[in-house]
Amino acid sequence: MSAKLATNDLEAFWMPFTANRQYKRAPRLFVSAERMHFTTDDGRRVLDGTSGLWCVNAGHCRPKIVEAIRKQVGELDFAGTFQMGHPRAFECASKLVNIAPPGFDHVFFTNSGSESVETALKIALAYHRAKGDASRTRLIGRERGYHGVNFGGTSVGGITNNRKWFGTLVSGVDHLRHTHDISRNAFSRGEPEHGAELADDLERLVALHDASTIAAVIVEPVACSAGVLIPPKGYLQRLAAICAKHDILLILDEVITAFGRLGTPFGADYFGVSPDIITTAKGVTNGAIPMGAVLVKGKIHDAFMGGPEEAIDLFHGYTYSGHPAACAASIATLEVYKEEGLVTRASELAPYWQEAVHSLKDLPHVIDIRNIGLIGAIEFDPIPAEPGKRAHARFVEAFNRGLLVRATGDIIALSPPLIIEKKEIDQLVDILSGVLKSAN
Ligand code: PXG
Ligand code: PLP
Repeated sequence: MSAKLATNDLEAFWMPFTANRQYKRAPRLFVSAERMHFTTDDGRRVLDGTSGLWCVNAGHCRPKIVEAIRKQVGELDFAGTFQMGHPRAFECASKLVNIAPPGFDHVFFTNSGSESVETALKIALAYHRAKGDASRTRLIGRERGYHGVNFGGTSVGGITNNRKWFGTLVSGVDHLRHTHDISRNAFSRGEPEHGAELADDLERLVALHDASTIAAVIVEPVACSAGVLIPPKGYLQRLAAICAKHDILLILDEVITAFGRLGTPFGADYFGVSPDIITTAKGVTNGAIPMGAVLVKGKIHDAFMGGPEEAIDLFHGYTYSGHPAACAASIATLEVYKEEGLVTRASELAPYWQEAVHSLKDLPHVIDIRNIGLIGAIEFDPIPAEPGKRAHARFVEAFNRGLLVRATGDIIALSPPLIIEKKEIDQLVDILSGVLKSAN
């Protein structure tokens, strides 16, 4: 175990989405991990209640994945995929297509969720143009949506702090209303009863802009980053129907919901909606190597194949699209998911998980608890004029007591690895209950 780092050694790394000065005064460091637990630099075990950052679905340092990466890097460290190829990329894409919802038969590789979103938005625009419908240029996101941090994703995203610093962003973007309504849906179990009609907000934007100008709508099946906003019953189906009616592409951003988080392979499977494009990342490699993947239906892919055979069909790609190490990690990850039934395991655990998280209902300052699949969220009434402070204090206290949770605004989000056992769910809720009782 390494000795605790001196504080001044922390200076150079400008940490993402972090209060850097506060963090560096009292750093929290992990030095190793195995299955459900991290180990801190001072040797404490911390139960991972967040799958890292929603990515380590099969638990940490799974030998099969680690070995696949080691072997691949020793054999073929890098080979590009622009006018060249290597077998792992084709194998990985085929494997992804096999677990994807029906009709998703092509994969474009990226290195993150943010890049998957940029890729999907660009494919949507280029698809309409390739079909001779170049006036469809508008992109529609949703309030409180999170689609990563690049310009396109920031623009269609709907989290004010993520947007307001960065100028006018991409033009021609509009937003649907968000679906979070505690006044009607507090303490919902699974999908909330009220709010399917909020999907009709798309008709408002169609009336305003005209459908002939709109390329695509992008939403998360469950808006996780903004605090686990679960779609009301019937909402996504209604949104999909309105998109189809107006020939607007529907992009489901499944960076978190793909690979079993809801108890089905994809969120599209869970909600029974069939989008045109699906964005993924995170769980595609179990978090072990950065990777993202955009899945598209045949009609999207084929629209690009009409030109001369020697012409490049899509002018887009990353140096590391389909990186050998990432593909090897993903192939091994998909095998682990399959061998252990992990993409459906959350559906078996969901009832137990639901009871466990809702048992925290009567603790101080709790104004809502919600759950779906193996996701939970606890919302607190904010300290007046100090938004976010209440959840942050609980996040720090939970870490001190051996549990990693994620704080966003005044919400604590929970998303443990899909290998979690019932006794570990009990332990997680027990630690959290102690935290909620003790904190102000
Ligand atoms: N889309 C969605 C729906 C996401 O959840 C991204 C895109 C961007 O992915 P990358 O790989 O570029 O970060 C995400 C990422 C949190 C948290 O605690 C959520 C994300 C990332 C980091 C923290 O809620 N989601
Ligand atoms: N910037 C420069 C100067 C580059 O040469 C490249 C790639 O060749 C990029 C950015 C894009 O990098 P990546 O393909 O890793 O996204």
